[in-house]
Amino acid sequence: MEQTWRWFGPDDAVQLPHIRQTGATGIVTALHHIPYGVVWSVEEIEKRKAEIAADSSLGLRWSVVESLPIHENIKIGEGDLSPLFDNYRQSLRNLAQCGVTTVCYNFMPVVDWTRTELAYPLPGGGTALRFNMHEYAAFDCFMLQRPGAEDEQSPEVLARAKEWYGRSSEADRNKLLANIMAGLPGAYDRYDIPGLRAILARYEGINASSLRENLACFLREVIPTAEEVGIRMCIHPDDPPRSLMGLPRIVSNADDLAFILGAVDSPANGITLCSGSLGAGPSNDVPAIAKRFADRIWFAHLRNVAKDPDGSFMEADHLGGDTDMVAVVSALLEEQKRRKDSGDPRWRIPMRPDHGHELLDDVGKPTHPGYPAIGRLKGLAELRGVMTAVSSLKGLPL
Ligand code: DNO
Repeated sequence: MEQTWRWFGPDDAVQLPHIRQTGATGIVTALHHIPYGVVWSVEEIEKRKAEIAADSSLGLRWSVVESLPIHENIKIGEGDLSPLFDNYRQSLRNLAQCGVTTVCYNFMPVVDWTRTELAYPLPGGGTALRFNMHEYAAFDCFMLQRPGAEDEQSPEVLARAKEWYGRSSEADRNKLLANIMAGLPGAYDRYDIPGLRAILARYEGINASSLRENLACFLREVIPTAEEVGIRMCIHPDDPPRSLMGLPRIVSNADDLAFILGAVDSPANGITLCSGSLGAGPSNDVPAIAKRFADRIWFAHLRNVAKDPDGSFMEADHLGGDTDMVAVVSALLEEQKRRKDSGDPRWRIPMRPDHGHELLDDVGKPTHPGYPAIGRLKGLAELRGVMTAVSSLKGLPL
């Protein structure tokens, strides 16, 4: 597998030479400064490529776009969408022209990955990302005051949510809102409570099947262009894979993935296997999903979560947690062999260590939540060990 690393651009506290030291060779990045819906010009793409290649001794290249975001109007299916589809297609053409041909995106309404706690203490002083069900419920029921939210919670979670809310200070509540918003990667579209209520109102009447239809419409609009220019699109699963704030989520399990891949049956219509996002779903068998959809996995995010019975979960060590990472890696290496044997020149699957604990000297550094250097370096090193061992024991190309 191609070992890659997410880099948020020149302002990222983890810099390109650091990335080289981790052993990664591929860069995963996006033009975060360009607003959603606006074309990524060849000039801007080339500029980012040149930044990555500036020091040729590092041997880094831009392997994967994460993400080319989808404008909220497309998800809602509202207004004149044709300029947005045109722009998305143009961005794909421009990326292909610049040789960046793997494009990750998601279809999560309003928010991206969502946690309630960004610095859950670990023994010895590190920290981890966590989703606490009662804090999420306190947010949804008592801060957002979303009608019907209380009915979605178990009495036990609701009681703890009430208790949390009752003793929370204004600072605690502001922090919870900021934590929930932290997963949005660009410089745009962070919401406060009134802003959230307004965007949620725009989703009124959208259920899972209409959201699915809006995704299928997007795929019909862009996949033919992606196929024509040699781009492999790979949708990222919902994180966590369940409805939040009453919004439908439709990239959460094997049935959803089967629907998406069937909506436009093209090799350009693929998936990002995110073992952590899918792994937070109690009924998701991640190695089975990896095997079932192997031939359309164009990108892999490898990390692990440990789930609690109430719906809470935390980010575990990359080889710890609930998902059998050796089985996931084996499925991906088997697929690589199949691709290589069939003559696919792009047979190697880009993978990156996703999220990482904040450890050692990283504690307190201004890194992006979930993206410190040392925790991800540890994850990558462990995953590299698994990849090397499985490849060697099973005779599979690395
Ligand atoms: C979280 C990431 C996601 C991912 C997007 C892809 O750490 O994996 O935010 O980048 O959902 O569009």
